[in-house]
Amino acid sequence: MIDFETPDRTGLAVTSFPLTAEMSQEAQQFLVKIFNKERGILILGEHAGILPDSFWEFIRQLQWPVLADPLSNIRGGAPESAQRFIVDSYDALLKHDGFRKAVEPDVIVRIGPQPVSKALALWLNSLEPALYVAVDESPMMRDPQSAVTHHIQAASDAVWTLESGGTKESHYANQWSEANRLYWEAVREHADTETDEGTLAHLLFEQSSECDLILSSSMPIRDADTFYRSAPRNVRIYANRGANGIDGVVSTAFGVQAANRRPALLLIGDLAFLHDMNGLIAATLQPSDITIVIMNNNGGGIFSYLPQSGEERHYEALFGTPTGLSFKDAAAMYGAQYDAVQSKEELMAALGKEKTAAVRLIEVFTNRRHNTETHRKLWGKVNGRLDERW
Ligand SMILES: Cc1ncc(C[n+]2csc(CCOP(=O)(O)OP(=O)(O)O)c2C)c(N)n1
Repeated sequence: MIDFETPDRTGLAVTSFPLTAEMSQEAQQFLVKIFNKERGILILGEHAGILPDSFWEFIRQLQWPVLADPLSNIRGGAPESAQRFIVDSYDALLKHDGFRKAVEPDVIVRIGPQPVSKALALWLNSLEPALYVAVDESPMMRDPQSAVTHHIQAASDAVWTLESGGTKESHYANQWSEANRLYWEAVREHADTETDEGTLAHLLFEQSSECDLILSSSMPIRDADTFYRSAPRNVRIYANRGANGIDGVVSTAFGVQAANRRPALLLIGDLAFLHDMNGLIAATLQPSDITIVIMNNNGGGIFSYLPQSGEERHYEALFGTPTGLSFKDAAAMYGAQYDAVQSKEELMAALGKEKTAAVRLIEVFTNRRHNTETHRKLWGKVNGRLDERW
């Protein structure tokens, strides 16, 4: 619908120069020594750019498990030869006591900021590691757990050119990849039989390709952590982390589209959508080709996972905050194509329809309590699988 090939002269063209300061010799030698260790994990936090080919060569040599945050943007592009090192299920795996103990590492290297996973954060904190190195181009020490022992301020690309260790015994990495395999088996089974926000998001992620995916705060980013499987699909993922605000997310999606000039897909909850609904006006101001999937669970679904959800008397007024709104009329107001769906089949049918407007809005009606119960069923299933080995 939109010609993204022709340069848009009205857009802001920014030429950026990457951080060029070389990593010091001392830091390089320090890292090379660490990369020789066998029981190491590499954690990749948010990284908006496209990783160079040298990254994959580095991973193949390193032979460590690579715990990839959905915002690391490597879940969408691992070549076959490096796929077995990518762990995209650690949030679930690290909820299992036996597995957590079995895979305690000798060394941790994190590139970029701390990933979204709470289970990972708790584990890193409990390990009290002797060697936890954060390589981050930010001059700030982004370390909410105060668990980092070394901070190297450098651009991540400075790491991929380092020597990453000779042949290693791959038993440690194999444990992670075996658990990762069991996890995705459980998810596949679960997604075949259940219908909730998580499984619907999984379906959406599985069929996404050649687009930018913008994730709202709250459950969308967490559902991506749980259900976005590493596979080649040329999807770049964005989210506003910062203070985890649910504000400005619709506008962010249009901003990403203006910068990248290719189709965009936004996954967002009903409250976050309501918060920035007027961001839709951007569609009249710039070329747009955007699909917005709203998970409408009538309020803040994330709070159902917290202990206060058992506090029946005040919970809905203080946390659930239902609005009772549906966004059909909002779609009409902004000239958006609209579909309301409740099932996997309906979601697939809506996504498969021809796109006839700059903005397509798919409103998925779900139930908060059912979402939480179904999520917990998956953890039970995954734990059952892991119990057999760990
Ligand atoms: C600007 C802002 N206000 C309030 C919050 C607190 N908050 C965090 S999650 C959330 C609920 C979000 O609901 P929704 O967008 O529908 O997503 P869901 O939780 O259902 O996935 C709220 C209000 C916030 N993070 N940012």
